Amino acid sequence: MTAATPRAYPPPGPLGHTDPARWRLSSATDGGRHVWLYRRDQDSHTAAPYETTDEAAYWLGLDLPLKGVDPAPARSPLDAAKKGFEFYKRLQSDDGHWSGEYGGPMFLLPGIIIALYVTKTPVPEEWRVEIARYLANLQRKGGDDDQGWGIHFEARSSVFGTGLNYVVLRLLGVGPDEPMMVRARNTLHKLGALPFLSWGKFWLAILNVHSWRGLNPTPAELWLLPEWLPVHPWRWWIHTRNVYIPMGFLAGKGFQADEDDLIRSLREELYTQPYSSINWPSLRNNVSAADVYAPHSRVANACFAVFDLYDRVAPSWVRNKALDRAYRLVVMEDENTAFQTVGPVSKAMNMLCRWIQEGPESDAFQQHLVKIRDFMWMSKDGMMMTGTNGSQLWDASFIAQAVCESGLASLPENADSTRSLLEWLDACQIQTNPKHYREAFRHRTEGAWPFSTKEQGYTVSDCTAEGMKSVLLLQELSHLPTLVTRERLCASVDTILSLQNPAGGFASYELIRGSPLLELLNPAEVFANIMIEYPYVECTTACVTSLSVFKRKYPDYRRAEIDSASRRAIEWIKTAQRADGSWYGSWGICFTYATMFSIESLALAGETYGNSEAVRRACAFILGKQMDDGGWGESYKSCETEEYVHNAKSQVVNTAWAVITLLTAQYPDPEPIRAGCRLIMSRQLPDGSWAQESIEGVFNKNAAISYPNFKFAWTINALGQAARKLPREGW
Ligand code: LAN
Repeated sequence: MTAATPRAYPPPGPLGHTDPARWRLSSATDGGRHVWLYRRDQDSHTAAPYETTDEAAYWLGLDLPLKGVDPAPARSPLDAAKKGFEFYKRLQSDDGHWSGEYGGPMFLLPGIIIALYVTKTPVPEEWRVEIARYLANLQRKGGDDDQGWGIHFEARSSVFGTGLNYVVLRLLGVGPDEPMMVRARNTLHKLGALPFLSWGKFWLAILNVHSWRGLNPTPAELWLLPEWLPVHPWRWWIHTRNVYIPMGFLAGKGFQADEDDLIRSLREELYTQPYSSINWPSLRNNVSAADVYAPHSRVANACFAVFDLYDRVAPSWVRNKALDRAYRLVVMEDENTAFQTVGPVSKAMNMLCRWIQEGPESDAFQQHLVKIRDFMWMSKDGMMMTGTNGSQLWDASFIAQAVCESGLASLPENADSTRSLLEWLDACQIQTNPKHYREAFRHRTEGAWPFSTKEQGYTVSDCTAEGMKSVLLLQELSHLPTLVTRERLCASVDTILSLQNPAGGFASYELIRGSPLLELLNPAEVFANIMIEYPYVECTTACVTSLSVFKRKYPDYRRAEIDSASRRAIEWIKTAQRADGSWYGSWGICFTYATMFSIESLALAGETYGNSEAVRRACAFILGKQMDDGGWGESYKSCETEEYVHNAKSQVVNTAWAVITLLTAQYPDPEPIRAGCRLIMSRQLPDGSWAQESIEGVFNKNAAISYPNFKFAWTINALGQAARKLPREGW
């Protein structure tokens, strides 16, 4: 499997490497599903010969030949934006969207690899090799206690990241004496090895290298409680409930893998004391200091004690009823999402539930196996598991808006690209409600756009909004047809309006269904704010700005409600401004991201630098963070600490957000804005692209996630807007 690779290619892993020229990205069928395929020797006589497309080559980290571009630096922001888009068009899939790597979290591979192992499903050879290479390339090279893996790829090593990825490598066939494994094990032992985080304990218990007695119960019985109860899990955030449903099922079954030599050996390798001497119950409410971010509250520990008592005496008919209920919810989730499920954590768990209940040959299990591919992304460093089945709609929307804002969309050379982008957005809209709707406690999906693909099928408030806005902007262009009809856009508006919370803000997937007090029960230890939905300034801004674009085109539809929803939303955004003038970002890093969105909302209400104290304070905050080179750079640490933390170096993406903020605020002095644009231009590579810099996104305060397409969409947007809005002279 080892073949020649380009010179600068990252090194092979402990199992070698595959041949990058044999990888193919299938992205243009099935609504933008991303599936990496590898052509093996035995296939070559049947498979049609193919060339590596620019799209695949780019994501594989191979050099792309310069194609008809002037390698000299662009002289104006508009030229830089044009050159950037000329390059970016080369990466567009044939169906009009852009594919992308959606990595960052380092706790996803363990779930899928453990699930494959315990179900005795062979891992394809090329995955085995490339996953091991990925983990080798991403292994940290810090001190003794930092040679493993953290919760995301920029974070320090943790017990969770190191222990679980060590297990992945062992299950893939890497030996314990490999130097990288010795280093990882030393780090693990240095960090204490025990106790693992609850989600780590869960997967280790499934693999039979940890006892279920070391975990707090996660009883499926909660689903049998009356729905009016304020703690009922239907009120939890969609991701949290969709993790705890299969977890409750698997824990309730007490499922563990069949013991074998590898499992017996792992029991020795992972811990510093003999397996049989571990006092499992003492570990329940402990978490290694290297991992903990959101410690259990006393209330949570008290609840766990009650669950534990119940667990000992649970009558089997109640338990069975609860397991049936949980299983039914798993089945409905699978069927609603064509086996993609809402995210990668539940994906692996649901797959295992289906195997246990229906067997390896069942259609459900087989369908799950097919859809694992959507989460396995091949990169220059090897193969990872992604945070969702892609960020297709999200990336498509931001580039659509960038080309519209900058005027690039009207240029004849971009006509084909914008047309196919619109066609893709048209096909991506969800037009019906879920198959299992009320019974599965789902929010409406009719008229919505998802975050990734239509097939995944979840409404997200801001994805619906950004999707609708993009369609409206593209359909305003004279060369593009109206593909998404008024009726379908009205359905989007209905969905957006249905998502506004009484206080005015918009949350992510659903209305806020529970009290923030539920956060006291957060069992997850590493993530904060996961128990319920919260209003977010990013989501709220996307909703109000898209409603305003809609209103411009269709002034009559639900006008009074749109106006009042927008007013209330903007009022709520004002209340979320911090004393220092900034807004905290929950999904992008961090204050730079959220302040850009919030300022857009205020601008819609007519508030700009000249007339608004709130906007002036926001501008002062942003200007106070500009770095000496004219750029802005924020670290993911801001999200954790909730205080602005500078990145070591300025970042083109943060700089683009700051530039857009100042332009939207109509900040009167063009100089700091120009300095930001010059920084972005100075980082443009001869082929028109920008190099990957630090990670851009975040979730649950503590986990970072990458949006590599942002370095195109936001730079092009900022440069294009600056070119349009600032005086032509002075560059
Ligand atoms: C995402 C990615 C997109 C993101 C935005 C659209 C940017 C945001 O504005 C709303 C929330 C949303 C949809 C979002 C929610 C949480 C996700 C799905 C993720 C950050 C990607 C991965 C993350 C998911 C929870 C990862 C699995 C981890 C668990 C803790 C279950």
